[in-house]
Amino acid sequence: MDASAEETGLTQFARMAPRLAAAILLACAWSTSAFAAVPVQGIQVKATYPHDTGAYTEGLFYLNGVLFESTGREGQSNIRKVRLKDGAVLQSQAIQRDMFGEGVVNWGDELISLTWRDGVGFRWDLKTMTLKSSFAYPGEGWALTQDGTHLIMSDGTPVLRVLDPKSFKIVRRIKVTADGKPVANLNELEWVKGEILANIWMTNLIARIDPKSGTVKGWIDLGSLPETRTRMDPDAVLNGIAYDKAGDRLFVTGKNWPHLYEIKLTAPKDARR
Ligand SMILES: [Ca+2]
Repeated sequence: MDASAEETGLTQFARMAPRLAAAILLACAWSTSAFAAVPVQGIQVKATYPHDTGAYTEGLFYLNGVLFESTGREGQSNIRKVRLKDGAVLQSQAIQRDMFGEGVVNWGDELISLTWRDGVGFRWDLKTMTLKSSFAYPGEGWALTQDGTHLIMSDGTPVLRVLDPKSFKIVRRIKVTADGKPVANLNELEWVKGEILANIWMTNLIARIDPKSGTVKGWIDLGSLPETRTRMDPDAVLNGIAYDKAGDRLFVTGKNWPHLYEIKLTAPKDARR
């Protein structure tokens, strides 16, 4: 290992250490009643597709027969159009190299994307994927979805922002709770049949959130997927939910995962109390 490689390794360890600590804390948190009191559903895999292992997935959605994905990390961030059947990248645009790309969603003839701690969002042309404009917002940016009227944004806190798609102004906030306790680390989002689905960062869980009350109605446990069982990189977590409304197909993937899955939810087990 040369000096630069060693430095990189140390840097990586320094970066990973707080995340590992966060993962352990989260694992402890999920063993409490907040997890036990809410019904848990498992999944069945209906289809498996290739996914680019170079994609540090931060945003994912399905529109008009293709997937749109955004990726993170400084110098590696981009938004891309991806063919489902073979994971081929059909179009992509890089995000400014000093920025960390986060969630992406469509609105009208635009794509809107976030950055993590840079406080800058971008608007792109949906067809050509050329950059149209940028805008500022407060706090961190994690994920985006939309309900047909508003955008919905996560920022790592237990509060989701409901936003005007044109002005990006906050219309209202959704405080997300499970068994009365706030749920932090809400990450990639997807609006599915009147619910907000949200990956919980550093876990194998997706929350099914009632958008009106913010109550977690159920957990989806994806711990049966291969990538959640054998993970060499602690950052390579479940993150990416897309829904094909016309075909009623639900897709999930994760950061640098080799696969993207179409999944079906199984019947919920009763809450453990
Ligand atoms: Ca999504």
